[in-house]
Amino acid sequence: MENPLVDILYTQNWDSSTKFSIKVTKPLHSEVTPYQRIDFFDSETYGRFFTLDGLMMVTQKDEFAYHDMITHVPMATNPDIKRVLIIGGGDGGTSREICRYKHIESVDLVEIDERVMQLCQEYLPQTAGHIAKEPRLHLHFEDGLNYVKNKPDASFDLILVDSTDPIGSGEGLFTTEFYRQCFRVLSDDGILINQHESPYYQFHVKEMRKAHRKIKDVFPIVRVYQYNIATYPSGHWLFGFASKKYDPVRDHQVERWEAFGLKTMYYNSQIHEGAFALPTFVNEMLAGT
Ligand code: AAT
Repeated sequence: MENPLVDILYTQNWDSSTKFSIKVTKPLHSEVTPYQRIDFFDSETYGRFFTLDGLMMVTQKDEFAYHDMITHVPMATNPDIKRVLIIGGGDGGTSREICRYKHIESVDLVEIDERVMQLCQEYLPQTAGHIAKEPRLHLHFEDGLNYVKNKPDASFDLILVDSTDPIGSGEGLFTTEFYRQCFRVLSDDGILINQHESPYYQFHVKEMRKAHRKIKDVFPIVRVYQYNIATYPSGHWLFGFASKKYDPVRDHQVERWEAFGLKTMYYNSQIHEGAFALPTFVNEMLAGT
């Protein structure tokens, strides 16, 4: 029974002196897999959420911002994308958004930890509900780097790196070798979207600059865009956009995207262009890489 004298908190250290806490109304499930610790919780404001090794991954309240921005920005840049690879994303949020495009032919999802997906299917139907019934979705449970290494050239039009931050099992997805392999398996008009971390706290800034430098060495067009997500450190996060041919602002296909008629909660055609206008301090961080 609820006791007004007691709160059960989920807390993430956003840096050495800043903490973010959510009051847990019910701890739902915890387990340790060969890859990571997984926890699911219920809360009042953020609804159900899950963490990996204690780090926030998805909450019911704000997942739309992340999943809209990882998916619709590349789709509105090249609306002819047909073959998609998602690396990570076992919660299903990214494949849910991508599968809303009727003309997408195939979505390969490569998740290292099958338990993440199984548990999301059980506890988080908001993101995982479509997985069992989507015929275009092909699931692979293995390391993303390993998967791309073994694919033939030009296998995909779009790669979405929906992975954890560059610690633990996500580390290999922030290497030059991985970006080279992505370049190789992308078609000539291919696009890669990846985590660019947050420009705010020291740990993320370091990783963001490292990742940016490596991608610039591999892809001819490299841009960064921002979005707000309340439950990731500082709430101010970035994605990287890398491509062989298309620039996301110059080649933005407003009318073609609007013609899809998709209703989105975060993304819209104004956000698409505005997201690439970065604050001066972020531009300066990126320029120095
Ligand atoms: N849709 C937002 C959710 C995530 S979860 C990221 C997923 O990436 C996890 O399920 C994790 O198991 C998987 N993953 C980690 N490393 C690899 C790898 N090497 N190969 C394949 N899958 C992997 C993203 C949250 C982003 C958090 C940003 N702060």
